Amino acid sequence: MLTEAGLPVDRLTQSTAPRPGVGIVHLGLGAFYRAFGAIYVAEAMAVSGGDWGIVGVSLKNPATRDALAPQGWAYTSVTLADSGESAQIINVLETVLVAPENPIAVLNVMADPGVRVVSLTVTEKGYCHNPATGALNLDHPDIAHDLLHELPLSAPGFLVRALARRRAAGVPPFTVLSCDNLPENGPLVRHIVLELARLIDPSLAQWIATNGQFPATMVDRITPATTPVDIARVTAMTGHYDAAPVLHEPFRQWAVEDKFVDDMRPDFAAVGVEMVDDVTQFEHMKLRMLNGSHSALAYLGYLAGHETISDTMADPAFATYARQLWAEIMPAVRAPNGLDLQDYADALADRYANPMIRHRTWQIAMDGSQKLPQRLLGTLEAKLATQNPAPALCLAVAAWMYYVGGVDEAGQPIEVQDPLALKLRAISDAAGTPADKVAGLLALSEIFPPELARKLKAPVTEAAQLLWTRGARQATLQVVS
Ligand code: CS2
Repeated sequence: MLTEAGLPVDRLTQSTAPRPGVGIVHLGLGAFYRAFGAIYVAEAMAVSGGDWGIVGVSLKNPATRDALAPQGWAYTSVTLADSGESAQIINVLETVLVAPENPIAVLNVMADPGVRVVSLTVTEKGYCHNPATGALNLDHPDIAHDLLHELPLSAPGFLVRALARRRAAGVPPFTVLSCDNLPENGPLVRHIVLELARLIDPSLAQWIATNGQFPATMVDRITPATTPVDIARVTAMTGHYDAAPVLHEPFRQWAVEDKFVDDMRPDFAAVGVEMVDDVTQFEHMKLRMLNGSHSALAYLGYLAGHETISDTMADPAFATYARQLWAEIMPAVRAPNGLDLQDYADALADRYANPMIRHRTWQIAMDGSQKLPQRLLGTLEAKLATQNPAPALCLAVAAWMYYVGGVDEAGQPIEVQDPLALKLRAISDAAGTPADKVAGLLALSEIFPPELARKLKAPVTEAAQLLWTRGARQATLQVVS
């Protein structure tokens, strides 16, 4: 078969080695999981064996399945280092299912006794929860649907309905392994699953609560969305056409709470995963220091006309601002044992500056209503509780408010992607002054707990005045002490 690039390659691997059995179902098969979790699983099997083949599930559209099917589910993983790039073929997916096309096939494989882990990267909004409280959002249309139908639409719906099938068949539950950037992602997904299960069948909820496991994790590897330019570049580099390669930084870190049903999991410890009793400190450090600064730089950088994080960091005003931000965040973070937060911040500055990584500010700016609480607001809560000013953090919140107004500093429209985009835009449009916009947006209790909103009003209004009058770049210079 000839591919688009005209190369005589139809499968990326010709391996005839026996395939492992399927042990993992992964919900939300995006670039991040393929560049991260899937690689750890492949490495763990290479070291210690085990039947941990992965069935990937796309919950929304068929694009990844369609791209990977002609390649026999294998794909290229490209490490982009300052010093150069290197590629390897990852061959750990057994198949990819598209949930809306065939939800029964998804439930069947999730109910298979050989499957011991169901992992998830469904993004913040995929949990269908209220970001400010962590509670399941019963008004979410997919949840309303899943309460009434055996064949679900949402990730929580698939988890609950598949667990029900396992219980009915006398099969132990799978471990639910959330790999999303949410604080206490294990307890969060447990809470959501139990809430939904309780509404469907209280005895099912009881069974899950008693027998299930939901380890919390901290995941980290910068993996921008793959673009057509990347595909052409990988083809030129490897001589193989790959319709869905993943491109990522060299760095990776995974901390996982070591509690799995019947201790059944790949030998993650053998391949550098930190298997720990408690990931809270890892999560706080990563969500607040990395994702918090990522979002801040994304909003401010975008408004100032920067396309990527590395472009933003190449501008000395923003590089200095990032340092200020980390200085504000560090006192609100407890470092995991043996880690130095200043070293962590220095490493982040290097990772962000890597010019090989074209991570678009627009991509990171997506879904801010779901991201702000864990990335910026928790830190701000801690700062304000100790009466500590946090002008750089407040500027980041103000920048999000500017951004969701939908027009950038040059007067160009912004394509705001957010489940609350229309509501955010309406609030912004109805408000006359920056102070009114701040007041209107702080009133959104699904993002800002009312007590915090009250405390944020004065400092975020001040930051907003600065941002609206001076522009993002000048504003960052003003908040640096
Ligand atoms: C980013 C993350 O898109 C985003 O919101 O902040 O995806 C970030 O790149 C990863 O969490 C890094 O591990």
